[in-house]
Amino acid sequence: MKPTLTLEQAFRELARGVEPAAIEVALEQLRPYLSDPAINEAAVQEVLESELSGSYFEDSHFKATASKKLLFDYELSELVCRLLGRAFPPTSFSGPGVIKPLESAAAEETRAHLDKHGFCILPHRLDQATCEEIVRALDRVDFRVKATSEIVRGYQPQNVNRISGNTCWVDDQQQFLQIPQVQQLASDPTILNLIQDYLGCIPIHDQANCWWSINHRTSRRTMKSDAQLYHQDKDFVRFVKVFVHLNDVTDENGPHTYIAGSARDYLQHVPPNYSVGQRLDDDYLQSQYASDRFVTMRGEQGTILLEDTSGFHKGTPVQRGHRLMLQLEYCCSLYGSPGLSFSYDGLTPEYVDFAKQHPRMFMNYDNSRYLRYIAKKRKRPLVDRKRIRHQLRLFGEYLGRLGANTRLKKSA
Ligand SMILES: O=C(O)CCC(=O)C(=O)O
Repeated sequence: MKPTLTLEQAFRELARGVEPAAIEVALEQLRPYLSDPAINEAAVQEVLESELSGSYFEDSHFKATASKKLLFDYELSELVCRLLGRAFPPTSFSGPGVIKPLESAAAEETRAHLDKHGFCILPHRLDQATCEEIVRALDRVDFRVKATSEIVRGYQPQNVNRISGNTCWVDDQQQFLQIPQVQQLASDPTILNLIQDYLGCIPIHDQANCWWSINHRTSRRTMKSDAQLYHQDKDFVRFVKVFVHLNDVTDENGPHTYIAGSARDYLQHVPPNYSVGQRLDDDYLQSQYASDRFVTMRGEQGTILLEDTSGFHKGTPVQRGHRLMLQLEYCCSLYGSPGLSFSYDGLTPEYVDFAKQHPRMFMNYDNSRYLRYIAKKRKRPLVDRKRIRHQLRLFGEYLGRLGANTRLKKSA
């Protein structure tokens, strides 16, 4: 997509709903950033034009923008967020909420921590009863093993350790979102206000996910596919993930780890020819960052963590037991991603009401897109190539081991 408007024209067009005087003030404030020769104007324009046309709702959008993700470094994504924040002024999220609200000093401290380090752990946890309700509801949710595509019907004690990979993720995010407590979390004002402050614009809900991790294999290939090697997410220009521990997390059951501040300075630390999505070894990153930047997220059930996962992060391989994690994601703009849409099917009236009050936050909810997605899913071939490739690999490894044993026997 080639930008056709100037940056200022695109901004004015996008901010049509804002009072003209406020647009002039915003432009005045933004001019020093906009006139910075280091900023990539065309990239910012492209985001704004995509906002104007809604091109991120087309299947071709992802192909056209995927290669541009590295362009959006911290400063550029900040500028995009500032522009979006002026075009769609932030709201104040309110309501009862599912987590205990923060006192203003604690809110300020948490907000500052997220801003400076790219993550924060909320002072209050999600209460045990709510966690348990979510866990109980998971026995009716379908999961998919990341490495092999095996479908697992429900998170149940007898399934947990029998999966054919290290992690098993929700297969249809709508099904997971239908759990009322997940909707309460997704619309919790304390969480949303913190995310909005970090982004500087209204957050758009784009993910509701859940997965568990076990100790299955430590091959590099499995750890790579299962997000257990350091990587960055570059899902959108800027976005925040909310992680909630649905069981206690210790050093043994695969705590999440994050390199504090790396969302801001990753470009100074990546190897030559680095590409987004590349996995980086612990040794390499330890040579780049001081040890106190590596943060291990242990915590009791209900611990809530907000994180800008465009910084380096990974799940630690599980040694014993398993870890069950819930995840929500919010972005500043749908630009750059195929962003799976949700529908309103099966959601609570309270949540649907909340959605009506916050149209931008819910712009990724759309029945027709969701129905198209479901139709595509139903047409999935019966022969699952990923699964067959995995089985052939296991067979190859088995033959390799057999060969080695035979050679050993012969040489004995
Ligand atoms: O399992 C983990 O802690 C890693 C998750 C992850 O990489 C992600 O959600 O982007």
